[in-house]
Amino acid sequence: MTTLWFEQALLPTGWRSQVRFHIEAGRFTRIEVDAAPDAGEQRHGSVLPGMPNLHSHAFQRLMAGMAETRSGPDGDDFWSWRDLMYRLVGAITPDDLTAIAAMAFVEMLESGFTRSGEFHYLHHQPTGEAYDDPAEMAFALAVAASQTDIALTLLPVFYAHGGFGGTPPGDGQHRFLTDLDGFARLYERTLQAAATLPDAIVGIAPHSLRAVSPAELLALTMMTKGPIHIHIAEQMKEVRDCLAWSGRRPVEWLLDHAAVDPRWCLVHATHITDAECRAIAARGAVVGLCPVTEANLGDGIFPAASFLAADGRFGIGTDSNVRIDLAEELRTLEYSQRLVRQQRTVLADTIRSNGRTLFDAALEGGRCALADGPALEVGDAADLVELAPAVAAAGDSALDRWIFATGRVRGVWRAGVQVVAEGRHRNRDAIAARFDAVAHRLLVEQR
Ligand code: NGQ
Ligand code: ZN
Repeated sequence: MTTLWFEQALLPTGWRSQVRFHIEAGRFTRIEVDAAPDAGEQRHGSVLPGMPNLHSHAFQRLMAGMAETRSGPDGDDFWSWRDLMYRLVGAITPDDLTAIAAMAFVEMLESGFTRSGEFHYLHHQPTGEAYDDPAEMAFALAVAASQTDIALTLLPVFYAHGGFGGTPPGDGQHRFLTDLDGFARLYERTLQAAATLPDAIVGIAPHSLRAVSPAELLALTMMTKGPIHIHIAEQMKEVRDCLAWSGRRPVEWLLDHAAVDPRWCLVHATHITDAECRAIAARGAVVGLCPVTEANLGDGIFPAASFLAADGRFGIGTDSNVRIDLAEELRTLEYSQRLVRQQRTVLADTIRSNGRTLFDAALEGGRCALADGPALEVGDAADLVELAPAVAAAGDSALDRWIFATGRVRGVWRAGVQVVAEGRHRNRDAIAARFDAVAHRLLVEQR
């Protein structure tokens, strides 16, 4: 049994002072408030529940910052980035994936994420041939999670087609492809990969309406009781192609053809109408916003103010992992709205500060999307994030200073174990060395 004492903690009931957490076998057994510190007890500052990162492709961390040169006279967009991404990551082996993902998980923990939702589709060998074990690469992710102690929600991806209407997959997509039978075997083995970790969860991810047929989508939703994640309406080309194929916009089509409910996470949903905002909110589905990646890829701006006004739920993902920074994701989301509306404190409600409103919403939506229960309650995994101390930072001000000013985390505890101290993960050096070696081989030597 261990205890941890904090000056203030953001509990489900709001900020409470002088909080002592009692932890046994990685879980909270008792939470005391207004508890003066004992003589000699170590005193920590402001603490938050760990945040779920609801959408990550960990392997893309390899190429972060490597797609910023113009590829031709017409400039670049999401689709040219995707071609480059396929080329840069095409040779990743299982050991490479462990090294890359471990680095990404270290950076996630250091920024305040304690669970990653891995939207995982790099299933086969670089040649496209299957590994003997269909979940070879899922096991590689699980090893990275165990090296870093991040909690994992594994979302094996079903990917079968290159575009709407079942067009053939393109070059660069052969590592992703399965049919439904192959996917069923992959899913079963992914459950075993998850079972090697203390608190992993498994869901299913039909990649997008581009990559999955209507019949396949129906079959997939029946295979799991866990979360269901899908990329949707991220790019205008995708909206136009969906209209040409079906006469409906992507979100309209999905809500008409699938039993979308709170188990669903609609990743991006960037290009939606007011009616689609209201319809997603009415179903209780979570929208998976990835503001930094969406800015980097030139996706567009999600209508967050309208969506929140309709009582929509959202969570935060780092997606391409071009940056791994929780405070920056929340800040970028708010700033996108300010720039469009020429106003300040757009996503704040009238009771809570801007930072608090963003954090509460992302926590609730993220936990739902990754099938985690409520945070900081007795029985919950002891996942805690201590902010770096800031001046004049009581209550919501601590969150605002962190999200809008410092961006710095001091300590992180995962299942009761301190994995980040003074902003550094305890295994950072060894993991960074392995990542650097892989990055040098794949990005310098082999190019
Ligand atoms: C992905 N990423 O699956 O990694 C995608 C690119 C696609 C984003 N959508 C591939 N941001 O959507 O076809
Ligand atoms: Zn994605």
